[in-house]
Amino acid sequence: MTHSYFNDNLALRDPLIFKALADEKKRQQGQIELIASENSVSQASLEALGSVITNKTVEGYPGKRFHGGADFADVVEQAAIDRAKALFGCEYVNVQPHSGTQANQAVFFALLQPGDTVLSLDLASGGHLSHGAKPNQSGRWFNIVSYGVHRETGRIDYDNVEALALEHQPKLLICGGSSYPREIDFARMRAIADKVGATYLVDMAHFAGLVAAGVHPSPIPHADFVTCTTTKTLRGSRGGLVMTNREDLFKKLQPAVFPGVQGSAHLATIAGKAVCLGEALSDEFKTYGANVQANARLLAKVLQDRGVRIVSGGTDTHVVLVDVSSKDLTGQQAQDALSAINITSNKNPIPFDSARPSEWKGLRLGSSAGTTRGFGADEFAVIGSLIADIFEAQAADEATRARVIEQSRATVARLCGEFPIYA
Ligand code: DSN
Repeated sequence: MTHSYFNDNLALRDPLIFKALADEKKRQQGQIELIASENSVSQASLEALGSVITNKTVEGYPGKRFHGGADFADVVEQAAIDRAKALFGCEYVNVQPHSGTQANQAVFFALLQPGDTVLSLDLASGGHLSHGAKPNQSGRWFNIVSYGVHRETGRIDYDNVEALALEHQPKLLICGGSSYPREIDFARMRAIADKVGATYLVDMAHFAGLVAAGVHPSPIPHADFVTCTTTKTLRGSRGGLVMTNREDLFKKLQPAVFPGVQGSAHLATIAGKAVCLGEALSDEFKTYGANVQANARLLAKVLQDRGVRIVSGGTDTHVVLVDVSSKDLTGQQAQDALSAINITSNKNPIPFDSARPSEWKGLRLGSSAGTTRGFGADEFAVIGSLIADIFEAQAADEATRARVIEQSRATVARLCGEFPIYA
């Protein structure tokens, strides 16, 4: 091996990848990020993610590894476990899942046999692929029964959940997902699970940071298992966690994660998880969580005041689910319109939507990344106006639309300049 292997930087060794990463950094610096599952990790998290611990292979858990040389791996993983326990007030945590999907997959593997019945929120109502969507392994290998939301209120129809549970006797009841913007009645769901003897899983991937900050109710006292990602509102590296207060279930979970559905742990990511969980224990993070929530509420209100329909009439989290058909747009058209002014978002189904992504009527927005950047009420009010302006400009003549695009891009550039990231 030449000496340069350990010394050449990325620019020298791989200019193509160096340039793509530099361009991505510029993209993030120069646009407003409103994808609800994204955030900007700290410099400290980036250092952990790019550390030499990525070289280390470990299977098993701290103190019980299959490979030697795991002393420092144990320090890192134990810190992530201890911090997650302190942050969420739970007894047992597994920090190894490579993503939220793998966290859910491990819970399925711990509890279920192929063909078993699972009751979960349908995708258009805000559920997640790994809760039983047809193309996912969960949808192929298990008997999935879906519940939804009230058409008028956009909120979970708990009576329907209970009726479906009584009819289908699921082994697992799941709530949470990726675009449900309202608080969930965790106690009611617990009662439904108990009525039919189901195990109860809450996937708090999206709102985990709000729970950590103390501005959203915690599912930990109610659920048998709680899964989440460490990205999104938790503002950390990309990966999953599984938590429980039940020793019997934890004993099933540990072998389900490894060797059940995963092999060697990704230690650099786990180091990144430890860093973000440590950051989330701070008072600063409590303020951050409160601001995320306030900014999302404000964004929803500004849009509503401009005649844009917000699914469920508002939000309790960082997610604002917009029905862009109220402005005669599809989700794709709305996403493209925002992209033209350097605001990034994603098309999304809304309750009772078409199954075809090209026909989806929804656009999902989120306040987490903008709040990390330092945007407050003034900036989110401007962002709401920019969004409404560009939606309305889609129906205008070409010259008007071009003018709105030019002015909006200038405003976005100004906001990004005033609130720089990774400067
Ligand atoms: N579940 C996807 C989302 O919410 O965007 C990825 O995390």
